[in-house]
Amino acid sequence: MKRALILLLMAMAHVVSAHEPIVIPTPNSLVVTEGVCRISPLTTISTNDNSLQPIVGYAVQEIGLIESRNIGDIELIVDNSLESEEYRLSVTPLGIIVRGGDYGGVFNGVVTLMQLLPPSVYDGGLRGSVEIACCEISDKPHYAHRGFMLDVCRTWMDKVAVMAFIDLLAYHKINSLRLHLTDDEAWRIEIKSHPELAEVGGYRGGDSPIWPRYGKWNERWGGYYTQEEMREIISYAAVRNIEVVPEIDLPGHSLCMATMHPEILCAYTPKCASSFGYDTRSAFCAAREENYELLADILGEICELFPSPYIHIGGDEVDMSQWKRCPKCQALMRDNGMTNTSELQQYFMSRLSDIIATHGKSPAVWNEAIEGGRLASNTLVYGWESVAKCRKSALNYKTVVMPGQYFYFDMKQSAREPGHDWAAIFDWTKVYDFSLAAQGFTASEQVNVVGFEGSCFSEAYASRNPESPAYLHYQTFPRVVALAEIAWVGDKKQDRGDFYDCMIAHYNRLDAMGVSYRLMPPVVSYSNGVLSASTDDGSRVYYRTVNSDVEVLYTDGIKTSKPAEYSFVSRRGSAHSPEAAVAAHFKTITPAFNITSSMTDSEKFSFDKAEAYGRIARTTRAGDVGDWVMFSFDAPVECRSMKVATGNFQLPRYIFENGYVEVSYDGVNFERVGDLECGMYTIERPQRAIKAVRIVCTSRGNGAEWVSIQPPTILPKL
Ligand code: TNX
Repeated sequence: MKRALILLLMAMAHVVSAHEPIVIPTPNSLVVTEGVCRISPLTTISTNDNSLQPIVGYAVQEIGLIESRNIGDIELIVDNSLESEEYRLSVTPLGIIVRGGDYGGVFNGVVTLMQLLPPSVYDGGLRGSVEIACCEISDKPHYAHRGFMLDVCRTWMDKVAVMAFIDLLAYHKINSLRLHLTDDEAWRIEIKSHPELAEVGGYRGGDSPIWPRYGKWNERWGGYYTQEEMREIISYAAVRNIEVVPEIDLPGHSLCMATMHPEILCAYTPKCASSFGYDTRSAFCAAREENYELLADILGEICELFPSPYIHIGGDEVDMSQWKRCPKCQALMRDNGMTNTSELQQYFMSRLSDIIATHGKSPAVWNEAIEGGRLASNTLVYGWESVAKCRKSALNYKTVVMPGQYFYFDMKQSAREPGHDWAAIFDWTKVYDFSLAAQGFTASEQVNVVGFEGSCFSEAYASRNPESPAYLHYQTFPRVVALAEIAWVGDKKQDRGDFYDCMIAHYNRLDAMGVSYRLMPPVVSYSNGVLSASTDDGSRVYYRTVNSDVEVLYTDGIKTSKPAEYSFVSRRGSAHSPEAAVAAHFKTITPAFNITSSMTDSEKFSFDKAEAYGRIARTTRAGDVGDWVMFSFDAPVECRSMKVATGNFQLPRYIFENGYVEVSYDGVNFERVGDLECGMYTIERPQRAIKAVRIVCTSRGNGAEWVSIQPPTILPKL
C-alpha cells in the first residue's frame, strides 16, 4: 500500500529513480522533491567541523566517496538549532547537505543517505554512477536509548566478530551496545591487577579449570579482550554513534570467578558428591570485606577503560540460598536489621555503586536489584523479567525496557526452531507491536523510560558453529530491524503490513550485508490432491521429502496423495525460513516405554515423568565413564526417526558430554549406531522396528549435579 503510494507520488513528480526511498527506521518526514541527484565513486564529501571527520572517513570507506578539503558534493554540518541525534538531509540536483544537532545527528543522516543508495552499497560501496530521487528528510529518534546486548560469555566472539555486528547495528541507528563480559561460564575482559581472571577465566574445557558448558566439550575454547582490543572496539563503535556499556555481572553469575577464587564464596563447605567434587556455587559472599576490595580493583579498571557514564553491575538471578546458609551473611543481616536476602543484595549493589561513584560513573543494574530497597537515584535499571517489573522500575528509576517476551532474541521464533522458550516464542511481528501505551505504562512511567534494548543471550549459540555468525544473525534479524523501528518512531507506528512491505525492500540490504536473517515460513496448503507453498518476500521455495536429503526448487503445485511427506523452506541471499509443511508432517508418536539406568532418578523428577512424555527426568548425580540410560519399548517401534537425548530441551546442559548410542531390535543384542552430539543422537530412517535404545557415557562429570533425561522424540512412518 505504502510502496504503491510512494511510486505514485514519484510518478507525479516526474522523477526517474532507480531506487525508491524506503528508509528504516522510518523517518519522521520524508518528502520527495523534483529532480534527481547523481552520485558516483567520484562524488566528494566534506565537513568544516573537525569533530565530524570520523563520519567523513566512515562515508568514504562505506560508500566509496572522495574526501574533499573544499566544500564537497556532500556536506556534513553541525547545526546547533537541532536536537541531539536529530538531522536534516537535503538531496538536490546540485548536491547533498546533512545537518545534525550533534555528531550522532550527522551520523544518523549519513546512515539514512546510505539507504537512499542501491543496496549494493552494503557490499563494497558504490560501483558506478547512480541517480537518486531528490528529497528532504527531517528526522529524530523517539528514544535516546536504542540498545542491543551481546552475551560474549556463553559464546566467545572475538574483536572482529563484535565489530562486524557493530556495523549491522549502526546501519539501523542502534546507539548502545552492552557487552555482557562476565558470567558463570567466562571472564572476557583483561584486568591488569588480576590478570588470571581473563587469562584463565577466558577459556573453558580442555585443561582449563572452567567447566565446558553449552558446546566445545573436548577443547580448551574461548578468548578475552585485552584492554587495548577493547579500546579499539570502543572507538570503532564510537565512530558509528554507538556507546559500549560494559556489564560485570555481580554478585550472582560468578561461577567462573569462583572457580578461580573459591575464597569469594560464602563460608560453608558445599556438598559436591553428585558433581564429582565440582563446586557449583555462583554468588559472591556479601559479608566478606575482601570481596569489596577485589571488586574495587576490577571496577576501577572498568571505569577507566570505558567512556560510558554507566557501568552495568548485574544483579540478576542471585542464588540467595547461599547467603541464607552463610553464617557471615546471616550475621551481617542481623547486625544491620535486614530481614530478607534482597536487602542484602541491595547492600551489595550499593557498595558497588559507591565504588564506581568514586570514578564518576553511575550504576546500571538488572531489575531484581531494586527489590531490597532504594538504590542511588542515578541508577539505570534494565527491566527484563516482565512488563510489570519494567513499570515498577519506571516509578522510581530511569529504565531501559527489555522484557524477555518481546526483546530476548535468544527465544525461539516458532515452536520447532532453535532457542529458549522460557519467556515466549515470537518473531519480529511481536517486537514491532510492542508499545508502552498498549502495555499500560502511565504517562509518568513513560517519562522514565529511556528506551528499548534487544538482547541475545548465547547459551544456544556455542554448540552451533560459533565461528560463523549465521546462528546469531538468524536469531537477531529481522527482530533487530523491528526493534530499531519502534525505538526510533515510538508509538507513531505505521500499520504492520505497510512496515512489512518496507522490511521486504530492506531485505535487499540485509542480503547485501551478508546477514543470514530469518524469513517468515512459506504458507503451505493442500487441496484437491495438490500441495502448494508460497511466500511474499521475494524468496525461492525449496522442498524435500522425508525419504531424501536432497532439496529441490519448488516451481509449481505438487500432485500427491501423501502431502505429509513433503516439507518446504524458503531462501534468499544468506537468509532462510524455518521448515513448513502440513501439520501431519510434524506429528510425533508416544509409544509406551520405560527407562532404566546405572544412575538412580531424583524423587521430584523421576524417570516415570519422562516415560509419560510429560517432562524431563533427572538422575541424582552427573554421569561417569560407563554410565548408561536405556529406553525399552513395550512393543517394537516402527518409525522414520527417533531422537534420544540427555540434557534440557533447548540447551546442551546436564548432559552426557561424551558418549554413544546403541540400538537393539530384539531387546537382547545391541549395535552401536553413532556418537552423541551435544548429549543427543537421532536415529534416522531405521530399517527395522526398535525395541530398545541405550545411551552410554564415555566421560566423567558435566559441571553439574545431575543428568537430565528427555523423553524420546519419535516421528512415525508416513
Ligand atoms: C536469563 S537475562 C538470564 C541469563 C540467561 C537468559 C537466557 C538475565 C538477567 N538472566 O543469564 O542467559 O535468561 O534467556
